[in-house]
Amino acid sequence: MEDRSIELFARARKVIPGGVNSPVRACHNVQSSPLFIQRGCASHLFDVDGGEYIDFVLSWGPMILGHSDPDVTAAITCAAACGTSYGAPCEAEVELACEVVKAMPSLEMVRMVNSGTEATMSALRLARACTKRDKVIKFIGCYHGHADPFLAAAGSGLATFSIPGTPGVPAHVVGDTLLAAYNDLEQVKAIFQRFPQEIACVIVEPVACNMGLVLPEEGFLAGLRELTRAHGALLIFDEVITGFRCALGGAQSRFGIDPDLTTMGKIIGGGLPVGAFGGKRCYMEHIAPEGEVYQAGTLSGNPLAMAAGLATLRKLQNQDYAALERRTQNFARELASILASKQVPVQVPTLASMFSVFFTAEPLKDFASVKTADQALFTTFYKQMRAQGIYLAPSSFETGMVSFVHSDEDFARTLEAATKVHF
Ligand code: HOZ
Repeated sequence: MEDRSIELFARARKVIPGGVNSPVRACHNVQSSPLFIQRGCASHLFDVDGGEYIDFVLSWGPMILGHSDPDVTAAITCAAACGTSYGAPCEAEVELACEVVKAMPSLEMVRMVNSGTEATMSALRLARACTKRDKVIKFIGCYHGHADPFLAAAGSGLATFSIPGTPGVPAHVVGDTLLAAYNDLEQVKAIFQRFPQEIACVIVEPVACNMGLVLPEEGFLAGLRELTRAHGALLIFDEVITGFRCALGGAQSRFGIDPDLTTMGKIIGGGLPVGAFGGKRCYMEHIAPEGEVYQAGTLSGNPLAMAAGLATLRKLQNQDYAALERRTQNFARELASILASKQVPVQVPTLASMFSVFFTAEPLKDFASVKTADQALFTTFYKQMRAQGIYLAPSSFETGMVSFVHSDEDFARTLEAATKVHF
C-alpha cells in the first residue's frame, strides 16, 4: 500500500521538476514511485502509508549513527534554541574544524561549505589557482557533485538516467576535464604525457561509490600520488562519501595516501547540509581572505549544522569501525550466496560499511565493467525487496550503506527477504 506516497508524488510533480529535489530519489528507472518518508528512527524509515523499512540508503551516506540519534538530536535542539544562523563566526565551527583536522591525516586547514558539490567546486578552483593550470583529470563513473566541470561521464544520477553530459554546460567548461578509466594508471600516465605542465589536478573518489561500489586496485591510489607529484599537479581525494565512513580518517587513512586536498560532505554534517574542503596549509592559505581565491557562503559554518556535525564526529570516535566492517562483510557474503543460489550472475562487493549488488559475473574494476550488470535483474531485486520492507538505493550505480545501529535482526530480516526474491 503506497497510496499516500503516490498521491504526494502526483502533487509534487506539478510543482517540483520530476517530483523530487534530487534526481536519484525518483524511482522510475526501477519502475517504481518514490516513498515519501514521515520519520526515521535508528536503522528504520517509516513512510506516509504506515510502511516500515530497514534503511540501507541512510540519506545516501550521512546517517552512519542511524536516524534521530539522541545525542545528535539533543545537540541540534540545543543549538536551535540559540538561533540558527548568524552570518558571523561561532565557536562550534572552530570545534568542528579542529575535529576534522584531527581525524583526517592529510588536513592542516579546512573551510566549511554547505554541500559536497560546493566542496569539490571550491577545491578545483583552489587547485587551478595554486598550479596556474586549468586541466583536471577525473575518472569515468566517478561523481563529484553537479558543478559544471565535473559533469562529464559522471556517475550517480547521471549514470542512472544515462545522461553522459548535460545541456547547460558549455563545451569549453568541460573542455578542460580529461577522462580516464577508474583503476587505469596507464591512461592517467598517457594524459600527463600528452598535456605536460597543463594539468592542475587529479580528482578521484578513493573508493568509487557513485557507480556502485568499485574498490581501488592495489597500487592505483599510490600510483596517482606518484604521478601527480612527478608532474606538479595536485591530488584531490573526494571523500564526500568515504570520509568518516571508510574509517574515521577516511579512505586516506585506510590506504595510507597523503592527498593535497580533500573534499568532504554527508557524515560531516550529521544529517544537516554541510560540506568541507581542506588540505595542506600551503594550498589552503590561498583561500580568501587570507589569499586571493574567492570562496564564500551565507550559511557556511552555521551553528545548527556545526552542532550536528560536531556531535556526530565526537560520537564516532567511540564507535567500533572494525566490528561494523565485519558485520557488513558477513551480511554481504550471505546476501551474495543467497542470490547466487537463484542461478543469477551476482557480486556483492563490500568495503567498510558499504556494499553494492551487481548482477554480472564480469570482474568489477571500472565503469565499463559495472555497466555490464543486468539492470532488469536489479529492478526485480529492488522491487521485491522493497515490497518486503527493505529500502535499498533505487539504482545499481549507487552504494548501500550500513549504520552502527543496524541490528542482527535487521540483517537477518534482509537476508530472509532475499531468499524470497524470484527472478
Ligand atoms: N551523492 C549521492 C549518492 N550518489 C547522491 C545524492 C543526490 O544526488 O541526491
